[in-house]
Amino acid sequence: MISGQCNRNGSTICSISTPPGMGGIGIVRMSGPDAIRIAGKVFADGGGETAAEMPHYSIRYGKVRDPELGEVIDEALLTVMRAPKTYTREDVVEINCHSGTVVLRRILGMLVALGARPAEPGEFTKRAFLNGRIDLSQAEAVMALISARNEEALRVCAAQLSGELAERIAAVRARLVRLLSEVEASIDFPEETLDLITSEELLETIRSAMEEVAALIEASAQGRVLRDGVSTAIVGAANVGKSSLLNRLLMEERAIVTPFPGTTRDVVDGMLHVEGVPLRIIDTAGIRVSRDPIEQEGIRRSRGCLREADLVLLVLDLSRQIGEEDLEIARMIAAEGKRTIVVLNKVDLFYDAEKKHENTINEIIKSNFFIKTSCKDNFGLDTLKMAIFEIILGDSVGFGDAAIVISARNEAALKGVAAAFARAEEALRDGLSEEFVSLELREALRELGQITGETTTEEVLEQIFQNFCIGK
Ligand SMILES: Nc1nc2c(ncn2[C@@H]2O[C@H](COP(=O)(O)OP(=O)(O)OP(=O)(O)O)[C@@H](O)[C@H]2O)c(=O)[nH]1
Ligand SMILES: [Mg+2]
Repeated sequence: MISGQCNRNGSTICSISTPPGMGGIGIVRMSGPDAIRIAGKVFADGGGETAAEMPHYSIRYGKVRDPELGEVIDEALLTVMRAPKTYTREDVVEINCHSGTVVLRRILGMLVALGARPAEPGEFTKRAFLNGRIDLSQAEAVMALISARNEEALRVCAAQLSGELAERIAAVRARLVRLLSEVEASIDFPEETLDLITSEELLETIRSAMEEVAALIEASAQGRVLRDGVSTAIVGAANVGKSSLLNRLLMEERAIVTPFPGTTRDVVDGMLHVEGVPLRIIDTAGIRVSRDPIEQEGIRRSRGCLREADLVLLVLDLSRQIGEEDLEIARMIAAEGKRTIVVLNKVDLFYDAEKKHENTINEIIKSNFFIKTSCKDNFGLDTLKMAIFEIILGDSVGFGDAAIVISARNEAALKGVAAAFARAEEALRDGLSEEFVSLELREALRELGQITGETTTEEVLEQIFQNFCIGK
């Protein structure tokens, strides 16, 4: 078990905790046994009180001075927070000064000269985890919170940080441990059937635990949508107006538009919010037969995007007949079984073909959404956005209060728990010996531990915290 260990090397770490660039203030943060002593060497308040004399959770106004040269670097506020009631559970100080990269770097350099060490990415949060203040699901919520792109995601992360997911996982875990002890007792004392749980009761308990895990998996899928946006691929034949549509939706000239087919070669994307739902809109290369190796690669990527998309916008050009390419793409979409909105573009050029296009496509993909647009005249785009909103919520990719934000790694672990439960259930149903059941329950327990950090290896931990920014 890694959680609950203490900061073994006892080092003191420091970093600039505000983002680089211009700003009103900048914060240098330090954590570890020497934090307060080192802060005392660079900071002096007007009243002569040293950092070591400052009470817990107090703040003082003063000056930061270079201890070697005696020169005043900046005016600053010093905050002193003493272990264990701090973010890292170690002594933490923050020097809150005028922002400016030069000033902040200079202060950081002084702290390092006095014995602190520059923090690695996420090291403050890693210490909070190692010192047992938060579990891994909360540490990941911290990271998600920092990179949250919308208010909904923010709300979910904040709830998770407060330990909601940790509690739900703990509840599943407690059940699992109880189950396991029952099963193992019946292995050890096969004769004493009196107080032991019956296999019907066992099945029942496993099934209800499976339901809770399934709910968590569903919630994490919702969380993924919140974090990354609904991946929405714009696909279609060459020159139908896909890039124009992306630009119109994003209201900026993101992708190159020309009158020539085969303009888009690479995948171009941007974020859009429709009624608070984040969408990642992806423009792709027009799919057609091409000899150009660059275009071929672009087309290969288009197919990849289509495969991974949560939602597809199939663009057709109303000013021309439906061609074999359009049909081919429609078949690809149908084969992938994607939810699709058919966009009938260039409506400004031609009106009469509309029904024909609809009917032909409807034979291949059943879509309730055929939206006429003109990227030239900016027509139909609000209707399109409403259709997107409707299709997403209609298929309940929407997110209720249940959404949780976890990493792909944890989503995989949850699925591992579900699979182990399913195997345990099967073993029980097939009347296999309790050893098999116990084996699977142990596996489920191990997978659960991955999420809270109890069975996570050092190596995996390194990877997780490396994705954090420095200073957090
Ligand atoms: N009249 C009219 N022209 C349009 C409309 N939408 C796009 N176009 C024009 O159609 C041409 C192709 O547009 P693009 O947006 O580059 O088409 P694309 O589907 O991205 O093309 P590729 O990247 O080559 O596959 C350009 O000349 C656009 O100005 C529209 O609604 N009406
Ligand atoms: Mg294009």
